[in-house]
Amino acid sequence: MQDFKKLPTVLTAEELIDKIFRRAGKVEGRNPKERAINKLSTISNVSKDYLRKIVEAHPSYDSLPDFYREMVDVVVGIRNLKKALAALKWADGMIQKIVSKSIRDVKSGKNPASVLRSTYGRVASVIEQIDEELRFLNDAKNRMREIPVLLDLPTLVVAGYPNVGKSSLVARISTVKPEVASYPFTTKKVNLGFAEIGGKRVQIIDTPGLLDRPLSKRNAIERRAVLCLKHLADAVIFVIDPTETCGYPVERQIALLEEIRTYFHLPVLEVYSKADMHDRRDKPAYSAITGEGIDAVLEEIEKMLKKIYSQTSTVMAPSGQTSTQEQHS
Ligand SMILES: Nc1nc2c(ncn2[C@@H]2O[C@H](COP(=O)(O)OP(=O)(O)OP(=O)(O)O)[C@@H](O)[C@H]2O)c(=O)[nH]1
Ligand SMILES: [Mg+2]
Repeated sequence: MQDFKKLPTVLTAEELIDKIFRRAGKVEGRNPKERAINKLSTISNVSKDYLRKIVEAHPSYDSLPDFYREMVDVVVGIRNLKKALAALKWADGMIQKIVSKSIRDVKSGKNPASVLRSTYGRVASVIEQIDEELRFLNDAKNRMREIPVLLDLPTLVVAGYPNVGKSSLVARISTVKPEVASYPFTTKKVNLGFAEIGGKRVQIIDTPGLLDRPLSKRNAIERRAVLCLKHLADAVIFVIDPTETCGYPVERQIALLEEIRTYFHLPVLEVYSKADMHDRRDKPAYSAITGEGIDAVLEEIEKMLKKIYSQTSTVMAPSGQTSTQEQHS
């Protein structure tokens, strides 16, 4: 799978021009003509290698699995990425043309120094024209680091209203230690953790909070959570904060739960958070602060996983390939 953390850093136009001409500046030759040709070849090679390395480091966005394609679209925008990569290809082509022509000119007897000077100017001008795209690609690389690389494991998605205690639960039951804070939308990105539940390795995804509102009104932070539910979840752990100290009434939280049930047709485990602050026990209740009820929640998760994997002999992996039950047992 594409690991977006491995995308290369991208130089600005000024830095790239500097890199190319510094390398060309070091090249020598036995006479002015040969030296000019060597320098021109270096300009061509360095710029070609650099621009192609950037372009080739990016996957073909249209053929990515749905989750990754839609996440890239939410995080940076695929159209903009494609436009930027096309601009780099354009610049590569232009530079190759300019330099080939210059090499022919030198070979046919034109003044090497003046050909070299005009080539430097034209190549620099082409690169300056893609400065915005180079900066965009560097920024995109930094932003795409947030996209997690999922494994082919049973996947639990922890969802609920903002500030209800999702991240606190995920921190308790998995390897990941997400940020916890007393305000909504603390979690802005998808956090991936792993756990062993009932002897099975599972991945647990902490998602940003969702409000009960139509998909078209959802912001980019919420859409990250929707994509996890849509593409990754084998089951959902839905966290309800009955104390309403999250700042949202229980009815709104339940309305969101119903919406998730309607849209995603997934097994859902409903749990109460903040058990240290209330006595409702008609659903599994846990406290991430005292640890009360955590084991009971884990047992419920185990039961739910057993049910899922006994009902189906094959399950759909997030990548769209089917994986057999044996792999999970
Ligand atoms: N008393 C008590 N407070 C809790 C518990 N779990 C979470 N909190 C508090 O509730 C607040 C929100 O917790 P988070 O885990 O960040 O909630 P979240 O659902 O991930 O929030 P967002 O990422 O903003 O959607 C924090 O102030 C936590 O300390 C709990 O079991 N008991
Ligand atoms: Mg959170």
